Amino acid sequence: MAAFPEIGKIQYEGPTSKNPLAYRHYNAEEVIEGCTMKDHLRFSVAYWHTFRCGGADPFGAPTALRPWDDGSESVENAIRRVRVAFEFFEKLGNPFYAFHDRDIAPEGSSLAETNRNLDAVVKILREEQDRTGVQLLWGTANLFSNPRFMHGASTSSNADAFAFAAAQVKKCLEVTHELGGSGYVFWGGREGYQNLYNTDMKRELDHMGRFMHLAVDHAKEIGFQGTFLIEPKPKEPTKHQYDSDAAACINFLRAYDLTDTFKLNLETNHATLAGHTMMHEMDYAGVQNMLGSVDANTGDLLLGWDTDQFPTDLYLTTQVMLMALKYGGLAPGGLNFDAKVRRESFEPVDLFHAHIGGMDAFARGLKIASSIRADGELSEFVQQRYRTWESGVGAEIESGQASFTSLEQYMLEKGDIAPNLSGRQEMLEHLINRYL
Ligand code: XUL
Ligand code: CO
Repeated sequence: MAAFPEIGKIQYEGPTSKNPLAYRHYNAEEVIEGCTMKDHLRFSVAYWHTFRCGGADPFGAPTALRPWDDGSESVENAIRRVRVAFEFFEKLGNPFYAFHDRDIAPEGSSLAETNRNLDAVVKILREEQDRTGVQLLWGTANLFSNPRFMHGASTSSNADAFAFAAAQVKKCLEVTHELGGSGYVFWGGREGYQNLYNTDMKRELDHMGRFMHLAVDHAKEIGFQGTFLIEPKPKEPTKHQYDSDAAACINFLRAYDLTDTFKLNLETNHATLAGHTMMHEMDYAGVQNMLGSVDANTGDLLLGWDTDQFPTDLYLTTQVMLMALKYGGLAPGGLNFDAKVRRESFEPVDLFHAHIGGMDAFARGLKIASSIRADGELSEFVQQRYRTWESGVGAEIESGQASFTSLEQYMLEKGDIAPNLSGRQEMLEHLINRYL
């Protein structure tokens, strides 16, 4: 029986359509810059929010109506949910999905039973992937919900927590591999501290580095060739998360010699919490060849926590797509909607409204970003702004020919610097508005 009987396959109806259950801009096969929208955007649905989130908050119970879900932590319920999820994916037309091990299957009373539960659900996921062609973007292990991880997982003060986490990630990597996932994500969860009086920071960071190497070793052993990704996020849930932003993660990966096997999965709301724009996080990761994938969502600038909302702001999606295009696309990563409907949007159809709105906002952002690039005014301006580096002293510095002594000599002769171009921020912001 269909879970969404009144909804058919969502169609592209073009920019003038007033049908909320249609795409106005996302036209999967339309080619932009030599590649289809589907391949540029690589949309993924987050299983945890879309199929496990009931809308509970610290002040109230779940509100979501999910008629297919009996609320039990049984394997039967988990399997029924998988069928519903794939009906949703087929109708929405997203090519990918992503999960945590504990979203898709219930924990048992022992690790062995938990693994058996996972296997039973993975079998159905495989079946549904084969039936629909929807693929796994990435898998990840939930190393934060269970009380055993109260002090962290790989950074726990308790070595048994590290060992449990290792066993859990081993299994999760294996099922991600079995399902053909193109990546494997580590979000820090509780890898951080609440208080430095009780924390041996060096030991915790060393343990986290060791953990990542063990994961890389196991991936080699089982033949998993997907990308490992770290997902930066500050503040939540600990006071200080070790993976607080792109810069901190890249520094960690360099310090522990992991840059060959890892990239970053950047999330918009996490960038906001870190005091950065998403454009900054993507540019920073991009220049260091560490841009892996995106958790596409947005926060609320009036609220200081991770609200995980669906992105509809065209400036944001344009900026994300400008960065994605600049660094050669997101593949094998994608745009994973790590976003949940508001507690008040409690009906099943809201899941469609949310994703359609997000997908269309990104499709439009892609078109806008591509027009900005085609016109070339922005890049021309940037090139002009740095023109003093193209020849003369600039070229000597960049090529390593200059020394402090040669530069002193140059300036003694020249006397002072000539004024440069205005930064023209206001003109450029106005220019961007022309495309929206
Ligand atoms: C938490 C978060 C996670 C990761 C995967 O804020 O974003 O859902 O995306 O663990
Ligand atoms: Co995320």
